[in-house]
Amino acid sequence: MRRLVSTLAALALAAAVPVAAAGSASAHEGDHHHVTTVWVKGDGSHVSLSRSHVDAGPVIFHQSTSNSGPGGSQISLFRLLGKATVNTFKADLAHEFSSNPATAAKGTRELNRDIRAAGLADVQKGYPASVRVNLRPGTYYLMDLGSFFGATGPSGAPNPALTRLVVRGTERDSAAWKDDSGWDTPTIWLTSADRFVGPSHLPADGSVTFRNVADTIHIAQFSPVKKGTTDAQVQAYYDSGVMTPPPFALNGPSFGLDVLSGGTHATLTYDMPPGTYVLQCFVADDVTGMPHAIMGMHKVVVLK
Ligand SMILES: [Cu+2]
Repeated sequence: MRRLVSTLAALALAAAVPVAAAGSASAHEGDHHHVTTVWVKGDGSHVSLSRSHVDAGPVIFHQSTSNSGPGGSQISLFRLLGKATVNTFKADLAHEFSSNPATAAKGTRELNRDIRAAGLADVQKGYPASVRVNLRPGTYYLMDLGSFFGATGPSGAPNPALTRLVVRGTERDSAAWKDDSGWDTPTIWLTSADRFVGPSHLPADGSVTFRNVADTIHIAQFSPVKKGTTDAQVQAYYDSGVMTPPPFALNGPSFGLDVLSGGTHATLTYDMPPGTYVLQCFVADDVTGMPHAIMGMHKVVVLK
């Protein structure tokens, strides 16, 4: 039971407290040469795109939400692998959000097998963000689980509307795609040991590249916390199993990178209030079903 209680506590921390909409992101991606841009708008349950086809290679998604609820927009971009269909994906997703840890663990194993996910972002109204990824040719889908998470975490099984994006093969030299390695951004590594590895100071207005070097999907959500909060305090909170909000939680906008598959990377560009945040992953462990955050996948970082 404690496991479930802790899961709910983790999700309560993930769900942001409503904040006044303010500010706007400025995404300075530098040289836009050969980089396709797509505008992505979510309303908490549906995704609309400025275009339905793009060429393979680097793509920048500029994402915003009209959902003023605490879940904002939590948008995933993925393609199906192997024999997976939209229906098998939805079944996997229902397993992932099961309150039964064994079922949630199965959901993660299924998603690792059935999809290749590349973000996108978790945003709140008034705080747009951009995600840059390299896309191979294929049919992709986008979904917005912002309303599903809402204020209290997931309840029941999601049945998201899926928006299609077709990525076309091109004559372009795929070696050119690797040009983004020249980007001078801080890097956070998401590891198989369920840890975030990287600098403890990040820009409040800038870009971070996330590299998932694990054999499982991860996410990277930033939630504001009180100055001086430590990872030991975060872990003690989870270990205590209490359901009350964490004493270190702060009101303010959360944001982050949505589901990223192992072996992939994405660059998140944002403009958020400076301060202390805790970076967390709430994917269910593929064996125990516990959210990675409870197993230690949290990292306090300062944005300035
Ligand atoms: Cu994780």
